[in-house]
Amino acid sequence: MYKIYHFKSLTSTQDKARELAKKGVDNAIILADMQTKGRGRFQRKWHSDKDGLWMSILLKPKNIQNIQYLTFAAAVSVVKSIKKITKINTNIKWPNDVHHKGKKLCGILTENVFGKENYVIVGIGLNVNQNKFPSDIRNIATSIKIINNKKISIKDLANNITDEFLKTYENHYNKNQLNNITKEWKKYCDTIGKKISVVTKNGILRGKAMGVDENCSLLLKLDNGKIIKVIEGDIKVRY
Ligand code: BT5
Repeated sequence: MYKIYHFKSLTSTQDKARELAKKGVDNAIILADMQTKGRGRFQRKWHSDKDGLWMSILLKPKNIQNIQYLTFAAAVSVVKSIKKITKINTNIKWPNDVHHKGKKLCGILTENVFGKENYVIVGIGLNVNQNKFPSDIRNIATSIKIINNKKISIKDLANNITDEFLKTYENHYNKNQLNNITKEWKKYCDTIGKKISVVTKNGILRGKAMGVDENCSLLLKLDNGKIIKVIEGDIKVRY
């Protein structure tokens, strides 16, 4: 059973999930109508005024070795739910974006809480009913409302995404059938096979995305033919 916590405003649903984990709560879904300090990877700002879906799923998996697969599973759940509810086709950009024609609709942030017990928090931020965005992301972000000019129920989307995600979590992740998660993810990922640039801490790498390995790292074939693994970073793809 999963308990749902819904707040009008939080700093971040990830923070609330962490607070609940410290109290021993697990199997919880935390939602906020708005976040005052929403965050992305590497402590980047995540814009989360009202009209979006801001949610964290707090889990206590037996296996915390493969949590990158939970990011993949979350992205697939988002793509499928958007399709089901709005008929809009979206794609996944490695490792954690759901986009529509190159514009970012959703970002996923998977974090660990280590302690006497280990928890995982899967944060999902999805732009739903916004009509516009702050200037720093205006050219790179989009919302479902901007795409199809219709207001959508954030609650329906949240329910759908959690159902999809928890099905995959219980039937594949917890049963260690990780290949099934990758197989599904690859159906929607449009990074593989493309010429890309990867912005890493150590500079920009250019090459062709060949696939992902068993740790969900990206396999990049450099222009000199060498294949390297990219564990984290931001990629640029031309659509
Ligand atoms: C992500 O990080 O894409 C993960 C975002 C996770 C947000 C959810 S909301 C619920 C939960 N609570 C939180 O506090 N976080 C999670 P990253 O790949 O690092 O992308 C961050 C970048 O996306 C920023 O640097 C901006 O360029 C851009 N960005 C910020 N806000 C955005 C928005 N609302 N829509 C699209 N792009 C945005």
